Amino acid sequence: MEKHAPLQRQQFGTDFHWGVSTAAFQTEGAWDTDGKGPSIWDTFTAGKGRIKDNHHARTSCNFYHRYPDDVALLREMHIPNFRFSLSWSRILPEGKGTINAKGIAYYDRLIDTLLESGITPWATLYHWDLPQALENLGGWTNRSSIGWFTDYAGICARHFGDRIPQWMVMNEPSVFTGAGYFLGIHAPGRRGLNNYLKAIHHVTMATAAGARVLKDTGNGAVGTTFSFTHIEPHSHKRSDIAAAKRVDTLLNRTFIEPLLGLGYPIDDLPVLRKINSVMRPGDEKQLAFDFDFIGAQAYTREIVRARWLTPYIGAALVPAAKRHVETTDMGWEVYPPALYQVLKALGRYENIPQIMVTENGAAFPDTLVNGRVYDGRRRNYLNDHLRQVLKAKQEGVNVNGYFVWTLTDNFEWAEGYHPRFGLVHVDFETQQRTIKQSGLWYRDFLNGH
Ligand code: IFM
Repeated sequence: MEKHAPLQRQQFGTDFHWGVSTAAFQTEGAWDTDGKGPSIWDTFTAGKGRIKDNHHARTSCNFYHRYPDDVALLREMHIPNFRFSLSWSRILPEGKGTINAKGIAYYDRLIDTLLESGITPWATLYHWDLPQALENLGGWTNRSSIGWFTDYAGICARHFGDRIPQWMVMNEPSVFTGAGYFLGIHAPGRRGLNNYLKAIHHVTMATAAGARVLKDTGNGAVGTTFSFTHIEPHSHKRSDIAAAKRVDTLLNRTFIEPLLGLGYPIDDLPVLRKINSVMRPGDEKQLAFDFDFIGAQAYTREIVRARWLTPYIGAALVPAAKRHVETTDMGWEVYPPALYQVLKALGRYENIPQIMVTENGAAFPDTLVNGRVYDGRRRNYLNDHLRQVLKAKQEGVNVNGYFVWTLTDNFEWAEGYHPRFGLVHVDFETQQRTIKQSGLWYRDFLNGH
């Protein structure tokens, strides 16, 4: 039985932004259609043993061809804002140089279809799919990546800026640099501290530089998104508390603080001092940018204990599976107060004008039975997390948007198609879409029922 009165959309205010989030590589398919060049994820997924069951995203949800139907679904579900990302190598097949007119035309069609349907487009410039041609030159470990990205940002701003009121520069830099440049479990599969520190610094410089280009070229609001995980120590031991602080610094502060003008948090994470060897005189100033909003993406919490054998960080996560807590198909603990804690922590920074929850959602083992998907756990997850957003808002945190990850089931990176995060079920054999119960719940909530 529900302990509280049901949530109402109006409680969040009339100017609160409601939406869903998606990403190009995870949904578009059409990996080599109409002149698109390969991205690092096309290359990575083509290698054996990197993705569960060797899944790849050559077709995925075929959003490239099916976007009119999926936009119709957005309308049917009364979703007013749609966040998607632009594929760099669809626009610039070589990452720089010649523009692919068909790539531009595709995003023109998508944006126009959204606008004609009364849906506001929110565009992310970079959601992890670096053009392979640039990776061949060193990718984010090459300082020239700042310039490549700035040129790409300028092209996007000039072509789409008249119709994009809300921009996001990067998606979750801590995840794609950590997994792709340190651990090697995501594209491009590089490892090691050297690659990682270079990627951290160049991506952060590119975020600020790209944001300046978007701001100078158009009228849209400019934000960028980060993944945040609420961290708690395993015990009251000083060593566990210190370990939790280091992990919190790495996951939650390393990327945002230099962009807010606070510099890298090297005092709380000693290994980060080495980033000085990658920086050049004047960089610190270039890192700061006054964003119009910060996108917060949060799914769970982590419990941390000291572990001196773990290089650089001296800490380890206590897996949710060992803690006997409810988990999603990603193995992530279901812990709604984490979102509240993340928002409160962001609210403590002085210079964030607005926060949007640009991703939150859950993967559960959904099944289609007689044309329906009863995903009560996802509905509860979303409802419980929204309650935490409201609590933070009522306590004065300036949070003004909430986007569910995600519209349709799609390609979940190294996990392939196994985790299903969508409000809409996809049968990947037939491309048949079915709105899940959680999608109907979101529709009714947005409708004020
Ligand atoms: O699917 C991802 C998305 O690409 C980035 N944020 C987290 C989601 C779920 O893992």
